[in-house]
Amino acid sequence: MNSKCFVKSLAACALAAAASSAFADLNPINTWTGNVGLSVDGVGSTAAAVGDVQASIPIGATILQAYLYSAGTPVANVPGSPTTLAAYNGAGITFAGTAINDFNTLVGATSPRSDIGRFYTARADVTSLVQSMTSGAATSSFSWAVNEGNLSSVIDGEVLAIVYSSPSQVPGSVVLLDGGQNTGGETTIVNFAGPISDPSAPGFAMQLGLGISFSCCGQASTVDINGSTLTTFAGNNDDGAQVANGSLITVGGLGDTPLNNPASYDADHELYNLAPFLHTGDTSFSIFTQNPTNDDNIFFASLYSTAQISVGPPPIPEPETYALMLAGLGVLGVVARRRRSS
Ligand SMILES: [Ca+2]
Ligand SMILES: [Ca+2]
Ligand SMILES: [Ca+2]
Ligand SMILES: [Ca+2]
Repeated sequence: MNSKCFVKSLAACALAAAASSAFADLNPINTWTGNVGLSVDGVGSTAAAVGDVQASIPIGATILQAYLYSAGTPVANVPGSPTTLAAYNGAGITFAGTAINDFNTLVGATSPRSDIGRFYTARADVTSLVQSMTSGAATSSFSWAVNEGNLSSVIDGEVLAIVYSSPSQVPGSVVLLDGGQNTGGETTIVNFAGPISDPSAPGFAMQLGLGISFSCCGQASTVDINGSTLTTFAGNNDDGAQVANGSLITVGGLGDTPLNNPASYDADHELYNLAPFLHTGDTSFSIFTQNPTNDDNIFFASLYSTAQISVGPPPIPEPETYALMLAGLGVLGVVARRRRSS
């Protein structure tokens, strides 16, 4: 199986494997398990000096991974938007005063797509930099300046995602996904390592955060979990300073309160609690997104759970569980009736 498909459906994996360059959905980068936690924040501005991006990391924590995303604008709408790693790396982007000229991954609609044309988001691995800036620190709150150099007018903003481990965290798992959801509608399947415990029990956590660029002014995406509505209002430039191209970014994270089915566009901050959508014994769930305005870019998602999100295929049911499933489907009943009538 394609390694990037570990929480995708087999059908989606087959499609991705067959034409990986033409699909740009959300793909898992990795899963981290243990006493892990997550810090995510975003910042955007039309100015070269974008502003500060925040991080919250327990004192004494170990940084496992840190990524800085820089989210360009759709080429069809904003001429001059970066389309190559070289363009990002030559822009003069800095993070905490350090030049970021080693963006090494482009995600999004890197081949022309009928929905949003071409749309490139760059990802840099800033793990060692964040390690050096947090090691031995006596605080858990950090704020680092971001500068977009000469491309600020065509880059909507940055997302900083940090995965850490700390004795203060309960056992759990973190998954980061990136890419660019098809605006016409796209589904990602997430698997658990085994049937989950009661998601309504105190202490159970299953949180989803989305990163979206080129969204404002009432433009919204809908998100369904297991076919039920999570929100109809995902989007807007919550983490951007101006309502203008080059500043349209939002990501669920620090300072945001999880809120499902918010009553208004302004109330949705792209951070959600998926526990109400799950049931005891679930082994997977689906995330479906759709953007009717056809040009918002869902390029990032984070998942934090006290359950173990799988890095492999769906778990194989235990024999007794399998029998119960078959009984639930009426299969055992059919077999029994056939035996009696023969
Ligand atoms: Ca900008
Ligand atoms: Ca936010
Ligand atoms: Ca929002
Ligand atoms: Ca838009």
